[in-house]
Amino acid sequence: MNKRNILRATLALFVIGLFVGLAACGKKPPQRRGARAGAGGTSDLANAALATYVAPGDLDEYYLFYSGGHSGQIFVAGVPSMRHIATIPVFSPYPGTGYGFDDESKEMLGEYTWGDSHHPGFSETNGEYDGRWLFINDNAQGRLARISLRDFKTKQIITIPNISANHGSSFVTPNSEYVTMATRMSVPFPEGTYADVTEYASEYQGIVAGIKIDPDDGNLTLGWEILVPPFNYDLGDAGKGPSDGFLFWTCYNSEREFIEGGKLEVTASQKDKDYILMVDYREADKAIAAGSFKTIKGAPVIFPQETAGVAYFIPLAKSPHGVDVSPSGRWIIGSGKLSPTTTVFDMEKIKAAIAAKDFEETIDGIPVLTYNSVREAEIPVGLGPLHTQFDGKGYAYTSLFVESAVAKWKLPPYDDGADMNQYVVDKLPVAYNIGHLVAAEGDSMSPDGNYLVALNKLSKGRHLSVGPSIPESAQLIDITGDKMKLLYDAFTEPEPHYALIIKADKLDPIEVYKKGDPEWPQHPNAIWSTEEARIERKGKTVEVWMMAVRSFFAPDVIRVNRGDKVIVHVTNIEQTRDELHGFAINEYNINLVIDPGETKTVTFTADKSGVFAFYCTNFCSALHQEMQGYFLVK
Ligand code: K7E
Ligand code: CUA
Repeated sequence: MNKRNILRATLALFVIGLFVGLAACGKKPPQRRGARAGAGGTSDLANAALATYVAPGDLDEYYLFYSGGHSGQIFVAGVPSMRHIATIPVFSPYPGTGYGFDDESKEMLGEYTWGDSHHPGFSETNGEYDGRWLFINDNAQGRLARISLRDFKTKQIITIPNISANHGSSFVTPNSEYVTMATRMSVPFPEGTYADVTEYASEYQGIVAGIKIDPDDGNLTLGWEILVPPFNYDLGDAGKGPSDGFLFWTCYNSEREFIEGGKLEVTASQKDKDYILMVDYREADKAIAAGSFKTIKGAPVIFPQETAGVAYFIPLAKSPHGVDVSPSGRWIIGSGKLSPTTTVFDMEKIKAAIAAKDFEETIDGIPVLTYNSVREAEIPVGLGPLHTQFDGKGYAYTSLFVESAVAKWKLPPYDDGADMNQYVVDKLPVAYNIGHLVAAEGDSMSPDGNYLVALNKLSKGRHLSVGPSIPESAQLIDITGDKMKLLYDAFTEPEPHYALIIKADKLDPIEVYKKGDPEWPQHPNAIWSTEEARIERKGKTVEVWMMAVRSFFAPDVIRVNRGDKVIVHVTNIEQTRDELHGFAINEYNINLVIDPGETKTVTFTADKSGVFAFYCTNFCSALHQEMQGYFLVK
């Protein structure tokens, strides 16, 4: 077969795999609870039920944070119950918490009303989740956000120059030195340059970036950018242990072709191998300190052509997706979507190859390590391998998109000349077409080895029908034994990509913003009594300092003239847990939710005359319904 035929055959296999899988799921129609309960032989089901049942009033053992894809949000659930607990809006407004309505969150969101959140990343200390911050990327607008795990709120959203479609993000180094960003879809460089797609190979470029995390307050700032060839930088991970100091990204389309109407799925699959890009961030830091960079669009950009030692390519089976570093940090695992194997690379061999300059070639100043010198093994896991997680007991779990299954396989060491099939020790079908998977504390240096969640792309009607727009499924799997056991089906908000599971006792969320607590510096416009409540007019600006408490607003009447600029600061003076108040002005699209002890500000123009009611939107007391007032516009 010539190259094109091989390619067609591979794609056909991929498609057949998909359909065979889809057909199989029609065999077992879902059953109503009653039917299943009477079926007999239910000991497996009963055990699964016991394993996932969290009695009323009891708490889950873990938090699951799963990305919401193009909903721009993060969802929080408990494990093992899989019950949804909270929604954290990040890149999209969310009326439920008033996010995107007050001045501060509106400014963070900027001109966008959505984002595409894929990969949550926890801050880490010594390779363990430390429960301080959660980061997440926006694949659409090239942004990165930081959420505080003290109050589960988005605190910062940054955009950096020259990055297009930030997908290989947000992967965090073992001591939270850096979180990654990367260009998935190469564009002309520098940012804002126009070049037609016919000039893709010569004028388009990729960028990978290291974003510094302030160790005290988590503030994100750009550390450096590295100019890389116009490939598509897909997924990433940060090294640890022997690979500490290195960052990894898979990339596809190393053909560097974008042919109009040419189908990227075909043109980007011509070569047998694509790459893992490996960046030595300490070398990048040194290059910045030595001034070996150019400032382009305000970003310090390192050019591998001029600065050796910052970046390397590792060849990998074509069209790779996931790259994952094992808990020990020694094994780097990359999966090519079109290959039925996953490849294990040895960090010790990688370091030796760099020292010996054992390179196959150089691409745009970036040396390509010799594949056979750095590869440890190719593991025949199955069709469509995407992502890999770990149990901390020497096993890895790889999601198989085409096969719709999870493969459990053994990490090295392997016997010389052994048949690698023996190291794939178990396979569990999932329903249906798994993307990412996540193990409890699975990205840390000590995974817990008990729970695994399969994040499936299709749910295929394993739930009450809700019309054509149906949820994805998330399946909880027990990985404590030799064989994986399916425990529970959960259904998720759209459209989860990655997730993280953290031990619940690692988080210490606050209950209220305590008055006088130095952790929550007083809002400059906070007021704590009716005496301080007031309305001041300066020219055509009306400023209101409002207090909310069970069950009234002070002041409860605001009089302005049409065209006035209106600034309202609302402080919820409650210091009792769960005593939230809302502040909504009807027909003015104003909807604040103020937590106990919190102050929020909204600025707007009174452009409609008339009388508008305002009221509390959060049920707060028996007299909640009476918590209202009037906004009069003359
Ligand atoms: Cu595989 Cu964006 Cu990590 Cu979706 S990505 S599955
Ligand atoms: Cu305050 Cu309802």
